[in-house]
Amino acid sequence: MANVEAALDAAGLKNPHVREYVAYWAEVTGAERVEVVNASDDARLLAEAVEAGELEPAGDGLYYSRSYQKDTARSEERTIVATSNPADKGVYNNWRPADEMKELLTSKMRGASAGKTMYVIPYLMAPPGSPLEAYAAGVELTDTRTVVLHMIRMARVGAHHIDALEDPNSFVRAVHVTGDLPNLGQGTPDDQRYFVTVADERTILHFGSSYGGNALLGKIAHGLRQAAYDGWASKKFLAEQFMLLGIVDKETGRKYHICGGFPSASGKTNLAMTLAPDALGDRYHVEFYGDDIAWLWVGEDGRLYGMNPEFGVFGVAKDTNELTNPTALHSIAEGTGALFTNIAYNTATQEVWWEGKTPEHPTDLDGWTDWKGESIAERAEGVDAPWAHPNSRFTTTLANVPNVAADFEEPAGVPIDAIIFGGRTRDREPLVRAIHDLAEGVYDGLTLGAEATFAADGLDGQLRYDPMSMRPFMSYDEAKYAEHWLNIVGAASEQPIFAHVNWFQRDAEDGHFLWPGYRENLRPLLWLMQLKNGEVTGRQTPVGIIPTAEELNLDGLDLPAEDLERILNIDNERWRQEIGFREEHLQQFDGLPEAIWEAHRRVAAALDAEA
Ligand code: OXD
Ligand code: MN
Repeated sequence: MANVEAALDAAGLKNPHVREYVAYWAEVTGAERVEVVNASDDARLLAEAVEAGELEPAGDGLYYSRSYQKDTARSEERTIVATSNPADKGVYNNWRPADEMKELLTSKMRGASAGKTMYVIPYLMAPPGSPLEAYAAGVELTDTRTVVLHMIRMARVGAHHIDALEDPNSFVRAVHVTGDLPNLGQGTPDDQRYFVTVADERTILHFGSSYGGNALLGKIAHGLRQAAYDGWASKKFLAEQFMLLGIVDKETGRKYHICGGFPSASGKTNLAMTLAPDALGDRYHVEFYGDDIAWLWVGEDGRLYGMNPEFGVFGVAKDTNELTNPTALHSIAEGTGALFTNIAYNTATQEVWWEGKTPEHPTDLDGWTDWKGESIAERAEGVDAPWAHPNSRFTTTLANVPNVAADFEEPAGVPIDAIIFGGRTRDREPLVRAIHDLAEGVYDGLTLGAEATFAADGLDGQLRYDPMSMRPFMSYDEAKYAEHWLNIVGAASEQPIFAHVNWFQRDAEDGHFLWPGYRENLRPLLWLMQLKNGEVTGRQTPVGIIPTAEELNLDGLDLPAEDLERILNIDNERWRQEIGFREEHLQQFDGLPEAIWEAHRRVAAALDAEA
């Protein structure tokens, strides 16, 4: 058994509530040693992980790991929000009673870290000094060293973050026990994995994975699920799966901040890290704040503020290249300390590769292994499975992103000018439509979705709704969530403008994308800022204000006139079909604020009037 007291003393960790919590879980899990981690331990832990074969060197200051083959993604079915109040049950949060879950998880975790080290990771999900700092402190306990190395990149890690808490008992207790991965029945009826957030006790208990959002508990479990619950319970803030970027107009000196939600595979990370198109680069500079989480609150001056609580990026590697996301490539270059997970790895040269990094995979197969560690050269004939897992990742700190904003650690956060939503929609959503009205903006977020890809199931053109891109992270009842949104943003004296964007509209005949996307996506955002400033007026449609062709800055962009015409218009018939789908979707949420239904009816009536 670990000598917990001695380990905590040696680390100078004095907070009595933290000490008690660590001692309790060390006893339950049966860990053999306890080790308190600071960010300054990174180099030593990296060396230990390489020595132990948990990481492989992947070039100078870069590292590679593989996860267990059945443990490569978040598992939404196994994720639960528990509280002591059944009224917290929502449509998406998979609610269960707190007592039942605590008992179950304690029994799963009992003795499950025997022979292992329990790492104690004190962390902060906010820049120090943030007005939301009281909700940001946590202590993750984990029995996996690579989880520690990820946490050091994704959160601010160190004992000082929890020794000076205003309320020493106010920190998130986040327990991660990996379990015996080959014997957990992943995906079978006997699945042993449980990822539970006991939200009203600010306790996270995750058992049965050492991968990503299942194991880096500061990120999704605390930064989104727990924080969303805390923000609602305190009536103080929103925690959303949003990117956050800044646009500097070098001519006027003005700076704008835009945040927004995009369901997975809708280009959120690429947008967050985008650069201005070459033709506009002399005038505009785009700054990166965050690619995945934003907390939003109203500041003392009455404006809506936002900040990224994370310290790093846990990005999807697939299709990251010089065209789609050059800044991401720079952030994982040699010397950055980046970690790669489940991509392809060359055991001879230590190079890495993933689908879409280059148009073709390396031609010389010598030394290349796929994400499972199997030799590519020795694959049986006809096997053409991807080299990298589609959900393979890179992990790097925000500071490694070359266009990170100078004030990304500013505790006051940044004022938010616009909140945008964007899915992947083939035929209905225009390039951008702006919404001034708060309830209509929230309504738009609640009806956000990505196109279902399984057309064969008769779902063609229908979205998989993903409200505010928070479907997997909802921690309480959706109707109350909508009300909380109206209250928080409604309290701001200067309202942000809302907008819906879509980079993915296609030609009905040959399927080509009507908009080039990537860096060109800055153009509709610039128009949105001009609209907010009253410099352009756009054209009102039933679903929002759309730019006229003349208003959109297309300098240096050669776009066929008919494509432009298509992306700046709406298809009334498809929209009226969508209104029917939306009605069904919203009806699931009992007690939705009347303002949201009014917005829905207004949009529906305006579409009918134009039909
Ligand atoms: C996610 C992530 O799973 O950001 O959404 O990793
Ligand atoms: Mn995410």
